[in-house]
Amino acid sequence: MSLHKPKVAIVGLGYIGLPTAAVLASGGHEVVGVDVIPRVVDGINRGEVHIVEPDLDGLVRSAVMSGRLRAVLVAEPADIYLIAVPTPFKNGHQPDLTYIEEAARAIAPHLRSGNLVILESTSPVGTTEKLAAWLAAERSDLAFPSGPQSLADINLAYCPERVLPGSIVSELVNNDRVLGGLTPQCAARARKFYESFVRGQCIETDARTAELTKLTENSFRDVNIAFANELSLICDELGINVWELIELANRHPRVNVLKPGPGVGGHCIAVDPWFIVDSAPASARLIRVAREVNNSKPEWVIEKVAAAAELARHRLGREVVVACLGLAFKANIDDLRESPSLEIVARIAELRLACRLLVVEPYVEALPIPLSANALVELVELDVALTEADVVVLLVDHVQFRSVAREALEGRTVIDTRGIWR
Ligand code: SAJ
Repeated sequence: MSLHKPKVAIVGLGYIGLPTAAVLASGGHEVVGVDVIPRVVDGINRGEVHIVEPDLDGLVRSAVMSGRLRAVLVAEPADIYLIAVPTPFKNGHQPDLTYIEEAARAIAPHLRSGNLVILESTSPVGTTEKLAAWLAAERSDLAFPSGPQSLADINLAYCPERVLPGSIVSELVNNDRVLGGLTPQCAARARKFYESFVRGQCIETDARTAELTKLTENSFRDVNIAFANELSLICDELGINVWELIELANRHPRVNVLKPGPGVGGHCIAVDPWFIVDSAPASARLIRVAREVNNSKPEWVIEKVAAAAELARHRLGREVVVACLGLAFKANIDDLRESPSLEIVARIAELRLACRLLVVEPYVEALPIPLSANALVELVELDVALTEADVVVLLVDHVQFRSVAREALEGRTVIDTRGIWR
């Protein structure tokens, strides 16, 4: 039996591409990672990672040291190509596929008959078909899948990533995978590849279903968080503790309400539902409203802080000090992308709701620009914030904040957006 494992080229060495490259290399594949940023490529070749994710640094270091993982700026021949580049917005909420198109152009010159091309980037329905068309336009000498039963030189599949930031390395291996082929043969080949490193189940489908599966997962979560956020507004209006309410409702065997918060952040859940809305605007009504509910939550928190600061100012007869605990988009990570907490802190500073705005974020060393340039805002330790603040705003349920003693909060106005001190 041949022990040869296919050589894999991974285009895009970010939150998905880099961990996938390291896992594949540690499983014995020869892996070449392609990225357009020289700093990222050089760093990886020194065994360093540019993103913070538990267990990733050791995995990358040993993969590079073993000689099985290299990073390059220009693509090169491989057996399998895996595309994991970003799909941001353009013109408001339309998906921008430019990076996927650029990835197609980067790998096209190297394609050989028998190659498998996999798209992992979150994508609107129909993107894998577009990817095939972009590749075909560059390589008229090769046959690409054109119908369900077509025989092709190149196989193409959409295989969405579904790993949770903070648990990427373990979820990459343990989660089930959906493998959507442009033809059944494409799906079968993708399954064979994923089964070589995934412990979860690998399930075959077509590319369009796989594309919508990914968007559905994140929209499901967004809609359910929106329900919790809407409940928090209703409870506030009616003078009911939303955390107690949810705990009680969740005692029903078929009810599982998620947690309200200051808004939905990160680069997935706050983005992906719009891809469905863009594809089917008239039908995707609930999905759109859920996005609007979650997007409006930071402004609601800011209004609460403004009202609390105003009351405290009256009571104390002086300008007030506000402390905000947490900047990350969720607990126990350093990721500030699309963070509602960051948005709230920036607005409190902009509106000058305090004479000093103290920020506690155990996972960062310095405040991000432009907060760092604002003389009103200071990054401080938790005990300093709790000693000096008149108003304490809990924005992220980091483990460090959960253990705050109730006495430390006495005499302050507390706005707990995550319900950890109730
Ligand atoms: N949040 C709440 N209340 C909750 C749960 C979450 O307010 O009850 C907020 C968080 O604070 C955060 C945001 O939602 O701001 C998103 O956090 P998350 O932990 O729900 O999800 P992400 O964005 O870290 O990762 C998601 C995951 N998707 C699902 O759980 C369906 C992950 O599996 C995906 O791989 C990832 O998106 C992605 O890359 O698409």
